[in-house]
Amino acid sequence: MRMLKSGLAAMLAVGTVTLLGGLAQANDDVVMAPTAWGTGFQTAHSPVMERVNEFHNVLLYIIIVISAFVLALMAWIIIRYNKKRNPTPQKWSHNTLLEMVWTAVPVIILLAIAIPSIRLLYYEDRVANPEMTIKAIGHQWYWSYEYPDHGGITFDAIMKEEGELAEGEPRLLATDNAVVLPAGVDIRILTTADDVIHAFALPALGVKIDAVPMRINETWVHINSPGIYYGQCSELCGTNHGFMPIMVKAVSKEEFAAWVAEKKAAMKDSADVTKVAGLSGADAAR
Ligand SMILES: [Cu+2]
Repeated sequence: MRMLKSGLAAMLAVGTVTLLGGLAQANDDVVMAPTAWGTGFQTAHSPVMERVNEFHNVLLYIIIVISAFVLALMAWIIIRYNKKRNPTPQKWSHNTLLEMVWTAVPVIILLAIAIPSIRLLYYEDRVANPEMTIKAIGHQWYWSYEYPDHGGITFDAIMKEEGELAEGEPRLLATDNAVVLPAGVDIRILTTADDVIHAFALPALGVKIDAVPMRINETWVHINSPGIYYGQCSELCGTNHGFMPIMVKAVSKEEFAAWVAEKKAAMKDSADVTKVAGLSGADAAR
């Protein structure tokens, strides 16, 4: 029910569908997209994002305490030591104990933040034995994907124009080809780019990593539940930076295997056509 609700919230927020349309598309699966007037994070659907959320909440408490303390201190100074109430100020300028305390306490706070922060960074960095790898390549202005462990399946994912959207699909986020991935599996993500720096980002899955030309960056994801997860390029990469979204469709392992078989068959067919027509691979790709 929670999943259905979040799916519906996403649907309603993008304002493109009726309630019925939302129900039809959500189909009990998660749909994670930005919501209108949303201020918090999208609901976490990966172990990394769950930890990012927890760390964010801890930081929030620390920030609130520090802000309240500084505010109270300033209020006390303004009220108690203004010119009217304290016309002849004292002249002392050093207090060793106080100086030690106001140096040591911030150091302790920073350490308390740095240790879990660095641990989280390394947790996000890579996973020990991923079951599969996917490579995302940024282009001006679309993403292409490669599945090196699955016979080199490769395709482009171009943003759908408004007229092309299926019912319930959000504007500026849906693509013609979805990145199909199995849920419940550790997946290595490699990113690169072929022109300028892009960034591969999926908020609900806690993925955000630069895609840099001539360089491979690595991260990983474990999608907790099947559904559709929308993301965007998060690096200002040129005029159409805002129009190269990412659409991940997480499915069960069985559905993923079926999708791989289907893609491979389609690839084989097009290779046969290429052979018959006597075209080179490069011609066929055009
Ligand atoms: Cu980009």
